[in-house]
Amino acid sequence: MEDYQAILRVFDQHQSFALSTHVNPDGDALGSELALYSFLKDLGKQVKIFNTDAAPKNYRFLPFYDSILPAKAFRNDPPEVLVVLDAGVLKRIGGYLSRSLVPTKAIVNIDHHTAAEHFGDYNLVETDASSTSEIVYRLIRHHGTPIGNERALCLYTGIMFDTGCFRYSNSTPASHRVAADLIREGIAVDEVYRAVYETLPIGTILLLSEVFQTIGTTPDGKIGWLYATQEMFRKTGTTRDNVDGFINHIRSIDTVEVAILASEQKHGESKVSLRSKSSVDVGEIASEFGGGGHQRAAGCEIDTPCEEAIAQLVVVTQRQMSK
Ligand SMILES: [Mn+2]
Repeated sequence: MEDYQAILRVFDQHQSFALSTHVNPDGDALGSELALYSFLKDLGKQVKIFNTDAAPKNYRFLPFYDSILPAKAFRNDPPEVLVVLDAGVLKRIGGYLSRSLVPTKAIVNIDHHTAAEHFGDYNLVETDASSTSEIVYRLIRHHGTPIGNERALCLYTGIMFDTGCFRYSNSTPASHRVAADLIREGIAVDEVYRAVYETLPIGTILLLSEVFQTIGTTPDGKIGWLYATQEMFRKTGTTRDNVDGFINHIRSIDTVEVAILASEQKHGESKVSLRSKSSVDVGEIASEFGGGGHQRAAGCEIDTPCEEAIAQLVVVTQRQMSK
């Protein structure tokens, strides 16, 4: 575990940087990445961002959004330092980037996932932080550079996203204090919320009505699920990206302790999200299927159609619950 000073020294001693984050980047991945990009730029560094998956369009309001390059834009021009944000395992930045984006001097990992492997030469991993954005906030403050309105917008978006709009248990006094400080920079919290959560295309709502037909629970009601098929995506003109947040409907059922959302991939396999409301560790459940995550939010891929994948997950979850 490195301290802030050690990371800032790495920044100070090098000139060229590449930043990356996990596949299917979310609000925290993008917020922390863009804020750090801006900070390093202000220090006079050469900085490029390479992400495997494009940022969702509703994040277009974030400053520096257009600075994000696709993975294929990286062509054997290695940076001195690679900073990996919000990913506890290097391969989470995607196959091509994790193999080819090899820095000449050092890898820095900034993350808050409990399953973090500390794969960097320097690791700033704080599992009690609400988000990677919260850690980046502290890092910039430690340096003494003002946060400023643009970075505040990025970092607030990250913290808002990862705390489920300050509803999850990681909404600590510390994360609220950081948020308060960021709001003081003059950002419009209502506009951030609207941009992230209330800009749904109608296809998403139509998809929701299809997916709702698949809702099921175990007889005791403790495990609930829903799933989306390729046929539903076709019918509503949507993709797997549109199921984001659907799992919360299952999580909100009174008896449900563990919620499962499966989406059918192109070749029939399933991409699964897991949420826990109680002490059941879904990170452990996901890791049995080669996935990972936190105690309360995790994901994995299972090489079978959705209904079969859910059946397998129910068995493992029930075993976990009876421990
Ligand atoms: Mn995060």
